[in-house]
Order: sequence, then structure tokens, then C-alpha cells
Amino acid sequence: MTRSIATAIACIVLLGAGELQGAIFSDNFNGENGGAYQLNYTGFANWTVTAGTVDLIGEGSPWNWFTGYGLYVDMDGSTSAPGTMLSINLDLDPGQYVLSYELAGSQRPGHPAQNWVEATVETGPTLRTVSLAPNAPFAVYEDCFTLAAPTTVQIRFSASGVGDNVGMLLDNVMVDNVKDDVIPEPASVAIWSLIGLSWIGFGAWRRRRNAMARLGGDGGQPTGWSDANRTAIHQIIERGRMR
Ligand SMILES: [Ca+2]
Ligand SMILES: [Ca+2]
Repeated sequence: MTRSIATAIACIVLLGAGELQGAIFSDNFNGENGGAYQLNYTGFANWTVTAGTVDLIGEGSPWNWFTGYGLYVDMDGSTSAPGTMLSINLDLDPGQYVLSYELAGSQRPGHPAQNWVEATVETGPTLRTVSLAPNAPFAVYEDCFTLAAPTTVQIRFSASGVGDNVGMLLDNVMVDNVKDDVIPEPASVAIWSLIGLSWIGFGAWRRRRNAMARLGGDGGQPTGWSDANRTAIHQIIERGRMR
């Protein structure tokens, strides 16, 4: 839940968009191969290894570094050829989407070769290229993309660097739809309009106070919100809560 909220906030900031509708696609790899690790694994339910090789490792394997992550993918398999994984087809409507995933360093500091992983929505630009130090723990990455028309897309993760059989780790891939019909909130616009009006009112009070000071008066104290404005704002906030 925390992760989903964080994703929503990040995408709202980036796209000016709304809340997440829910995962369209998610994969934590934990059910692969009957839950057992496998080097040079190709039997993914949702992915095709289109180049090089990857290893399915993690829980139950000699390479289990993270509690609670189950199985995950070593993006540089065991054939000295970093792997590329292409997802199944995702039929998406026009709209805004978040691709989120977790990447970690190789966790094998004896193999200092530099590794990279690219995340791409086919066919489009690479959304992000990540290179992590071997000891970097899993961290969530989020990339937003927009579709102007109904589109069938695939997600691609592609590893590069020296093929030393020791790659970065991938887990918890998700695509969420950003619901864009709730922003901008009319209530938000109204609140900011009222704040603007109040600021204008404060400016008028300050000018009046300065004028009275010049005349020798005390100018009084700022009155802040009028009762009418207070009531209107409370009503707007309540209506926002009810939405
Ligand atoms: Ca996992
Ligand atoms: Ca490997």
C-alpha cells in the first residue's frame, strides 16, 4: 500500500495526473519454476528472454540476500551474456501509466564489472538506465508514460556491461493506470481562488494600516478570513472529502 501511494505521488508530480486505478500488470517472479531457483531460466510466465540469459535466484538458492523478496532475476545469467527480457503484450487504452520495478546491485562485490539495466516501453524511448554498486539494496524505480491512442505495448528490461555472469537484480515489476479524470479538482481551484482573494484582502489591510500609521493611528490587527469565506472553505473541503 505504501509503495502504491508513493508511486501515485511521484506520477502526480511528474504528470500533473490523478490517482492510480490499480495494477494492470504485476510480476514478483515468486511463482516461477514452481518456486525453485534456476540458472539460465527461460520459462517465465510473463516474459521472453530475447537475448543473452538471466538467472532465477533468491529464496531457496545459494544467492538469497533479501528477506521477503522470494525469487528475483539476476539480469546477467550464466552464459557470460547479459540478458534481455520482453514482457507479454499489454493492451492499453489512451492515458497515463506508471511502470514501477525494483532493482538492486549484484550483491557480489568480488565481481566489480560495471552493469547497467535499461527499462523501456516498446516501442518507445528508454525510460531509464540504472547502474548500481554491487552492495546497493533493492529500491523502487518509477517511470511514467503517456499513450495518445489505444496501444499494445511490451515492457523490456535489458542488461548490458561485461558478461561476467553477475548482474543487477530485478523484482516486483508493475504497470498501473493513472486515473486522470479527478484532477484538477474544482474544489482545489476554488480553494486557491479564495486564498488569492484573501491575499488581496490582506494587501488592502496592510495598505490601510500603513496609511493609518502615517496618520498616527494603530491600524488595528489583520482580520484574516471573513466568516463567509471561512464557511465557504469548510464546505469546499467537506465536499472534497465526500468525493
Ligand atoms: Ca520476488
Ligand atoms: Ca548470473
